[in-house]
Amino acid sequence: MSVIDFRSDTVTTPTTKMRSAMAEAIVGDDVYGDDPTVNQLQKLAADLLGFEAALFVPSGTQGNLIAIMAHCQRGDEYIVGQNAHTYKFEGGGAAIVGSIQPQPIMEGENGTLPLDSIESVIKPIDPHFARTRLLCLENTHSGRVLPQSYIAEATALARKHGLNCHLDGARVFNAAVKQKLNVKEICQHFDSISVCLSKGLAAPVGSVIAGTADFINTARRWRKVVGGGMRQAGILAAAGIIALTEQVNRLTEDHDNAKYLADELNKLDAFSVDMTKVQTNMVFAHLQQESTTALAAYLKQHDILISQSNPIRFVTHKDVTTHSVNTLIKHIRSYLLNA
Ligand code: TLP
Repeated sequence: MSVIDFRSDTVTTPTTKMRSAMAEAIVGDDVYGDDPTVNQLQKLAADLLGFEAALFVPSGTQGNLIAIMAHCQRGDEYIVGQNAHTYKFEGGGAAIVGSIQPQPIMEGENGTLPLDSIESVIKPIDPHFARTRLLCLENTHSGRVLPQSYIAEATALARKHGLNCHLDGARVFNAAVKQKLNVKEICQHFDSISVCLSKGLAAPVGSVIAGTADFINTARRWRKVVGGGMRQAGILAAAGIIALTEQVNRLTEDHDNAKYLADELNKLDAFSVDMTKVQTNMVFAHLQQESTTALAAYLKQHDILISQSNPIRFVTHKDVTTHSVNTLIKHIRSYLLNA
């Protein structure tokens, strides 16, 4: 019996077509710029996202780090959400490697960074202060979509103060599909973006960053510095091409499954889910018990993996079907009966 894994969409396995494209990929040494499959992926990504150029990188974390380092210099700072991946979940990379100071601010109720908070932390040019250089947003953030009007306002405010704007678009295609928008309409507001191929899009490894040709040249240098220059990376890029061409539209199934899962959990007295926050492929469900450890252990015995946080984050993806959701609910019900 195969395991059903709700911990993240990073757990998706490559499709059969990806595996054969990987086996057949024409490769070269990408540090020399000689890998035709990597070049094809980069051209495809730049075109799809509406930027001049793109760069294939091993992970979303590295993509964000390189982008921040390409925008900022030592002693600069970037404004970022207190719960943003680029602040909270990347090991402090920008500070450690780039000597770039994060300026975190608390997200508002809907997950956006309040405009007055952004404005209040932009520092004047003064030797006492780090130089504020960059606004970093995240879309989707905890499964929530940033409203297009908000993105327009926040990036306009940043530009008014001479800041660049980077989007951690690890799941930007979820945001685009949800809003029935061409992804370019989201990207157009930013100077750069980082997009994960290895989450809902199911590639085994890799992200792309995109921006101007100059930005990507600088980013290529930083990619080398942090050890991300890969050689015959076309093997991985081949899967990335299929991720971008064949896996985007099906994200809507993940959104439907997340909504269904949230509705089913809300039918149980022990769970509560704020449905306004269920917008794409994530469900944050509060369990009215002291700990989620026993539930997670019980489900594991039935080959179902969940996160142990409370609220529990359930993530839907290609390898989770409506049937998987029903199986999860069935086992949660039997756990609650005996709890
Ligand atoms: N997120 C992972 C964990 O690291 C938390 C997950 O399971 O959601 N930006 C965002 C918004 C992300 O959610 C992630 C990964 C990344 C960047 C980093 O991507 P990778 O894992 O490729 O370094």
